[in-house]
Amino acid sequence: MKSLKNKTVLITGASSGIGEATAKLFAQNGARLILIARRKNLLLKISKNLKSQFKTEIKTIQLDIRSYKKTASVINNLPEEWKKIDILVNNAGLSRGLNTVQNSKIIDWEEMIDTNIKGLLYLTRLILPDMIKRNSGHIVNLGSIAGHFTYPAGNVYSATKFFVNSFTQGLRMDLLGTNVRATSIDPGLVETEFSIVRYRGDKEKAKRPYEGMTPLFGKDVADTILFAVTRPLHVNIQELIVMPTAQASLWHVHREKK
Ligand code: NDP
Ligand code: 8X3
Repeated sequence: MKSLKNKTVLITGASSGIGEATAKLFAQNGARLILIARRKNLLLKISKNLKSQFKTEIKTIQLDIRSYKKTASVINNLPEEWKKIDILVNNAGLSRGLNTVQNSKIIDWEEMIDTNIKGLLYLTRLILPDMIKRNSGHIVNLGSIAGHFTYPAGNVYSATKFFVNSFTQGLRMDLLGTNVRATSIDPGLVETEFSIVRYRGDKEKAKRPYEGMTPLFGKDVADTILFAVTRPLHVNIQELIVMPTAQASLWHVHREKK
């Protein structure tokens, strides 16, 4: 098992859910962290807690990854001691609404495409060349079970996750001959802020996907990310689907009656 001790790990979307849980688990395992999200207060709170719990170095960056200009400026101007990124976790992502194509809002599509696809591409393109130069590094992309199958009204969100899947496959091919690894982690239902964001703050509606069943939690997905990045160098976990035991597919969820 490879150690994370003193490795520098950049996590996007670290202010909640899977990203926050990954930050905690990686800090616990001795990694130095660069945490990115838009909500600065949350990042600062998380960073303070992790620093005091695990005595690790953490740099927080308030950034909207939809802007290439801002993202490039942040990555290209990292202080010397933070420039060498060993692991990039492309986790920031979201779904907006659950509407048929004919009823969807263009602005919702743009937000999903700009974050889940373009933001992931920007970070990857900015960080990868240095990994290749050092012949060392790992890129972990958050896909989804929705990137393997789609569902009614899942249209664009699902398509962004199909993109993540296909992009990760292509990335692996382009990295052949180097020691840089790439992984897609593809979870089923995870209870985070995901549904609250999807339903724009409607907490009642957001609870429904998880009713009567035990979903995954951020920590469960963080565990799989940790597994992928700590394999020996000759092992590349290319794609990993992780589901709640009570969920067998997008359409098969066992719910206990109240
Ligand atoms: P959360 O809503 O809890 O977390 C999403 C994170 O992304 C937040 O930290 C948010 O921070 C950040 N983010 C969103 N937009 C931007 C942006 N433009 N710039 C920077 N950061 C941004 O959801 P999850 O933890 O569940 O989601 C994490 C990833 O996992 C996503 O890619 C999602 O698609 C994927 N996933 C989730 C599943 C689920 O059931 N929850 C299942 C399968 C995959 P802030 O708002 O502060 O910017
Ligand atoms: C998130 C899981 O089923 O809501 O990727 O699309 S789902």
